[in-house]
Amino acid sequence: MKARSLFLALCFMAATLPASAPEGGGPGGGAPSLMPWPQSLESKPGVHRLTQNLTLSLEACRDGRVTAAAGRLLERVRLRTGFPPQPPGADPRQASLILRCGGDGEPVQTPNTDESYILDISPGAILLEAPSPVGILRGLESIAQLIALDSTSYLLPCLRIEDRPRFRWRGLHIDVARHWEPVDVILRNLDAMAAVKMNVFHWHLSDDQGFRVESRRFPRLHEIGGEGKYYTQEQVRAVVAYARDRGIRVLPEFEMPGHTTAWLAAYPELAAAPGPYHVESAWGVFDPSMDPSREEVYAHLDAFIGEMASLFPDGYFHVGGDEVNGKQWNSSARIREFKAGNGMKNNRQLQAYFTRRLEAILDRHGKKMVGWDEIVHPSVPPTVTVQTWRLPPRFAETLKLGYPGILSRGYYLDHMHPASWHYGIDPGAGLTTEDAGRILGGEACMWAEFVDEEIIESRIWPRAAAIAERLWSPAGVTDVEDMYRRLDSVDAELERLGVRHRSSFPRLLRNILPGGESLPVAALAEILSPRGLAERQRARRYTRETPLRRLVDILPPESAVGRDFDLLVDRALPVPSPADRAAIRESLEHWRRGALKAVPVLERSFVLAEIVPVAESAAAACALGLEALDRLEAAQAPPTAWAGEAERVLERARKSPEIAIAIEPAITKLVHAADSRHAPRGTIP
Ligand code: TNX
Repeated sequence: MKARSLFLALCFMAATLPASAPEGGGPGGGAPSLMPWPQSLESKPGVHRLTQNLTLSLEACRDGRVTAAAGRLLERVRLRTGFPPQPPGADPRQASLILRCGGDGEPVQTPNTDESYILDISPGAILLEAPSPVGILRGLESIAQLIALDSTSYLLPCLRIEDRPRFRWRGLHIDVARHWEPVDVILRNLDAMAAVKMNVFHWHLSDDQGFRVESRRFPRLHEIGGEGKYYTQEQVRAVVAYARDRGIRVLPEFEMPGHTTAWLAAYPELAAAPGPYHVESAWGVFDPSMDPSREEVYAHLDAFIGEMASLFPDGYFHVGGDEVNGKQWNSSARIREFKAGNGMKNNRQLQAYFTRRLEAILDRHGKKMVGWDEIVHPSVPPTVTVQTWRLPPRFAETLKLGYPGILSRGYYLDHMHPASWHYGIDPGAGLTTEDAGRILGGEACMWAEFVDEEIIESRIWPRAAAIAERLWSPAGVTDVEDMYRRLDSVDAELERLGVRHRSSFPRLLRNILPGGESLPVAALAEILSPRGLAERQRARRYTRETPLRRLVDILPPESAVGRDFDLLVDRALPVPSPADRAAIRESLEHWRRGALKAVPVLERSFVLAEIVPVAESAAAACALGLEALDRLEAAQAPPTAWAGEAERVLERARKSPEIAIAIEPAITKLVHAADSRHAPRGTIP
């Protein structure tokens, strides 16, 4: 609560609250729910009351994006408050929202586009100024986040924000190859990205399991490689325009030379080994690869990239480049000869040759190359941009070699880490100023082995908002609890925007409930969370034919009650107060009862029946937690046999396949506190 009182004090003094405030570096409990948190925020006395819908005045704004975005904001306010729309032609001198834009934007946004804005809210007016239309778009999102209410009316707090991003590349990568994502899903994600000021939609359009764009030049690509699931060129243009309207660039990715099974199913003559090839349905790293020794491959890529270069206006073009296993290159006599004839000793040199040829093609079509970190090689110049996904110190090394860098390691949403984990990954951590200067930014990555259109939003949001903040806000904004407080508001705003991240779970759970009592299952689900990609792949064989409708597929990625319980136990130990003991007891009893009552319900659903052992394990863990609490209360050392039995119960809870019992770590802490071998005992009040 220190941070909250600091904020209030600053409020009264109308002093500046620097975003990198030393108090935990965070904005504090009483602060507005802005996310990402701005570079600087000065609170002013008073509030701007909303008693009717906003009236708008646009000054020096000819860019259609500003008009459109302002219109959307007014509509959002209207929907939220129920105020009727203002009649057209209202006197601009009476305007409550004044937008002052320094100039028209560029036709194609770049990483250097100015996104800064100044927002000044006083009781009489809301003034938003920015040198570029994109800055105005960012400021409008801040306004949407500031709307609050008190006992009198809806309002905005009076303040002055001066804001600009820390990094200029803040992306969301969506894989649409492993599972198909319809256009609607993409548009909703663009709305969500805009709400948290992300500016690059990285569209992973081809992989072993699908080729997802219509090519008029090479129609077999979408017809055979896309198996009927692809975006028409008209749809691509619509997505690009929708994104541009929200200040978002669209970065297309076409994987090459590996991850190309679908491409080679369409054009096997490009492959390093004779086909035929079939669009892949399993997950992993596969052998099919393009043949870097063949001129026809470059002619094909030149024509293909030429076509895509005009479809995707962005200045950057992503060519993948990851996970080439080299098996086909090793077994081809022709490729071995080509390597020997060109003095190449290994496949890394061969891939670097391919990368250089590709860069020349992209250059001819006016595009800068981006690739995954496997493209790094001494012979590949730092004119290419590298996206790092592999283990540290890969990112630091890449920057040191002079490449502009985008960080994705630590931002993989399919690994099911909590938002706090992603939030803790700072692209600039441990780098020299010179190396850090080459960071363009980062991207959250949604790989789609385990998501389809019903599930994907729940895997991306709201966790990606924590990454968006890491990439926008000052490095000193690190208070995790406050991040979760503001994430909750973002969550609600996304819901209002129509994003389906929250609604998917109850909807999909109903499909697999047998009818009757659903409450115990909901109580059980609250304390469960899905395990990440690696654990799931170890547990069983998955392909794209596997229905993603089991509990593990639909559960929210992070258990909020699990997190709260963990905080409660941390706060309570080593010597829990009577109030803490009561709160812990109440939760554990509730979950234990829920889990036991859920068992007969689960048994009646062929989809949920597999959860019975998880429910039993969770109930046993809760019972153990209650015993630990009793022992702590009695301040009585447990018999040795108890500790051994407790460990077996906990081990079983820890090992539940594919689904984690989110309250297990906190129960383990209780058990250890009750067991004198783990912790010194305190005096129980
Ligand atoms: C690695 S990251 C891949 C993807 C997978 C992902 C799953 C990268 C460039 N390649 O093909 O989908 O892991 O997390």
